[in-house]
Amino acid sequence: MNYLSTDDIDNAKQWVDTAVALKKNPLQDIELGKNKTIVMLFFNNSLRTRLSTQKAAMNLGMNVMVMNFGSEGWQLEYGDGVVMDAGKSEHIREAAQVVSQYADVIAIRAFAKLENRDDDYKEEVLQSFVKYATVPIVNMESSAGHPLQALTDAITITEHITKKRPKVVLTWAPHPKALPQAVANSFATMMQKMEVDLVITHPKEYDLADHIVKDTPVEYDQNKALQDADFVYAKNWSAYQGENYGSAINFDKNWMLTEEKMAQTNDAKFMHCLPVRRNVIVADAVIDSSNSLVIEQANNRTYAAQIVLKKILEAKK
Ligand code: SN0
Repeated sequence: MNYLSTDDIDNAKQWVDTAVALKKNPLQDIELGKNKTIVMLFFNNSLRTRLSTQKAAMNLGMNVMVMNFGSEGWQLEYGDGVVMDAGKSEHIREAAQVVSQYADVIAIRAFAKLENRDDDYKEEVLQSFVKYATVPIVNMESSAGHPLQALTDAITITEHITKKRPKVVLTWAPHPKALPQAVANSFATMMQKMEVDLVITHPKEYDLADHIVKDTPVEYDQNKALQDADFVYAKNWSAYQGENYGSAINFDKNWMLTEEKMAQTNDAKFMHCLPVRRNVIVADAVIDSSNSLVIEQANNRTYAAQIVLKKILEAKK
């Protein structure tokens, strides 16, 4: 079993309920991972993902090895039949098989390069490990998705639900850099599995992929979208569609979430995956309010990772 995208969640409710139970009793499966090793490979920066996944593994009694592959590993070649006489030192074929010999699970973070849409959505790094490794693979944010974050967000929303079908708004927000669509993609596909009414809002230039949005309503007027929202999830992403792929073509500061905007909602909870640019994505008054769930989201990263690792370890038994 791999955990590559939210598609690998066979029963969202059961996974979320199990994670909530794990949160109450985090050490209940401390024997499950005994003498099992997770190797975590980072091609990009991390705070929450690294520490919460490590914590989850420790709660399951696993051994953990972490490597900042991007800065400390050899430059990897992914192409077949390449004459490796330039900068790349090692082929993924050897690297993935070698790491598999030390690991029972391999977890990988490899962000989008935001240069070429097809290359990013092929998820070359993640899929190459899937192809050549001989152990289960966990996605710790690939070029197209961040399914551990999305599972976390489902857990957090479930914990704070006060009505049968809450309105959940995923809103684009401005950012000085071009960021991947990964978090937004996985949040959207995860919410589609939940008993919620999801609305996506962003400036026109920021349409997400059709295979992500499916029949989710898209409202280009942020104020309209926010009406009566129960949860507001802010995230920046760069353009997906057309020739502007990967660029930050519009830095519209009016899309920042302010107290005035939140006043249009149904006293909505504020969510963000972090790290967040204060007073760019969200005003201090919103993130510091009692309706902000960002710290609890980060806490729930542990239980999202723990349910994923538990499922993988149980499938391997
Ligand atoms: C990443 C992203 O995919 O948007 C990771 C989020 C979990 N975010 C960033 O790279 C933010 C960097 C910045 O400078 O604000």
